[in-house]
Amino acid sequence: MSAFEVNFDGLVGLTHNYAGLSFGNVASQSHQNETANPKLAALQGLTKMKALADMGYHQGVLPPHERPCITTLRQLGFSGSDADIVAKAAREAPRLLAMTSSASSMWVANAATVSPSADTLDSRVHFTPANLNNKLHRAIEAETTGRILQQIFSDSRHFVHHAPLPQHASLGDEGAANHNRLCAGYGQPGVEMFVYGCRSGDGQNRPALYPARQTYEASESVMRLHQLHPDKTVFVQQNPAVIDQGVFHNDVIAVSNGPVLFYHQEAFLNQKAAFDEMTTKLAEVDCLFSAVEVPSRLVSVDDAVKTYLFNSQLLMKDDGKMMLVVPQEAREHPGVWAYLSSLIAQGDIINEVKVFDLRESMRNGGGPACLRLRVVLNQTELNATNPNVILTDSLYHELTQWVEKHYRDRLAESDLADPQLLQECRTALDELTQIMNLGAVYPFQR
Ligand code: SUG
Repeated sequence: MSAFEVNFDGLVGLTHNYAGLSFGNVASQSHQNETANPKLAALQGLTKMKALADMGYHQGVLPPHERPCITTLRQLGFSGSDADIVAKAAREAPRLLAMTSSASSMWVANAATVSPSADTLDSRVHFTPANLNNKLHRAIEAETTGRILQQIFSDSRHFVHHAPLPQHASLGDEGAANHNRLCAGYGQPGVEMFVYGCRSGDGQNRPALYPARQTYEASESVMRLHQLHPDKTVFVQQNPAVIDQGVFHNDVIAVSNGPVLFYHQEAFLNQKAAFDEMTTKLAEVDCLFSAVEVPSRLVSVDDAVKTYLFNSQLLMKDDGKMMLVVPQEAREHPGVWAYLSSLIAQGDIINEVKVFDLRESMRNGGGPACLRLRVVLNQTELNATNPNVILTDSLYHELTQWVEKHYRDRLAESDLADPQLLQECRTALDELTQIMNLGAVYPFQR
């Protein structure tokens, strides 16, 4: 059956700020203490969504989470009214307040791993929310993410929802950011490529400086849960040396679409063996693997991390070629832009580049690809999806007005202590659940 890719973008939350929470993520660390603009961040994201929807791509929206997360603060021993809890946390443990206030759920490439029905044994779409075990501010996303996905994809004839993997470092799972699906056509069986950062018992192939967030054991568990056939999966290790240069997720150094993998020369360990396996397995599903490698002499790993060249969206076009959606930072870097210009001039596979200003998200290490979760659906499955989360002109206008009405245009870490912020968030989210017909997905509504 024919199918298409629906990109669900995370709507930036009202507490978007720069708290420097992500060790190993160079942008997050280097922008710590800067003042953020949550309103601009949300509007930048909506502008990208609208532009892609206007080009004819299926575009969905995922809502932000409730922050600060009072439930977590209560679990950590803060008590009293919700306002008391914020005040006490601000006084006694400001870093915990920052962690429980992060708007990090916007980077929905880390929300879950999704396997399309064409790949799974029971021919249903499978979802596993990522446990995001490596960072506290992200690990607390898993539960609400699961609830939101179940609300949107509620029909059990088409959709299966698994629990996040147990919260332990040996099962660290970062979702779709470390997962690629290669295929001849979206509706045909594909090969799912899991990229992991470390493997239990392998003390050698590990980064020395920064954490490897995704484990082999987690990726393999997701394969089992999703009922994927081992003949149609490939496991590849990320090069530990690039993790130490700031490549904290594989989607900072590689992106795929259809049969194409666009990646940096230094992205993978044992690349030849992995690509040979990929070629063979893809041939079994009548697909010719197409690898587009960017050599280090043209773009260094450092420049890839600075510009997020690979954290792009690779999208199918009507002319049979592909378009790359890159952040403004890639346009502003002479070397990376020269590379991109020659790539599209050549035009064999990728013949168009679209640039978006996503600077607010980029300063926390989140580019175009981080902001979207790809869900491959056929028409029946799309019909069974909550229609109120699909971006139309009217939803775009409603969301834009909603942002204008509720969001602040300045937020520093010190503002997280303001008890008024919690109220503002709850009022806004309550309205959002009505706009998107989401039911009571947030803890304060339950
Ligand atoms: O997990 N940044 C996120 C960025 C996630 C990007 N996603 C993908 N590559 N798919 C992270 O490191 C920073 C928050 C702060 O510092 O305030 C943060 O969580």
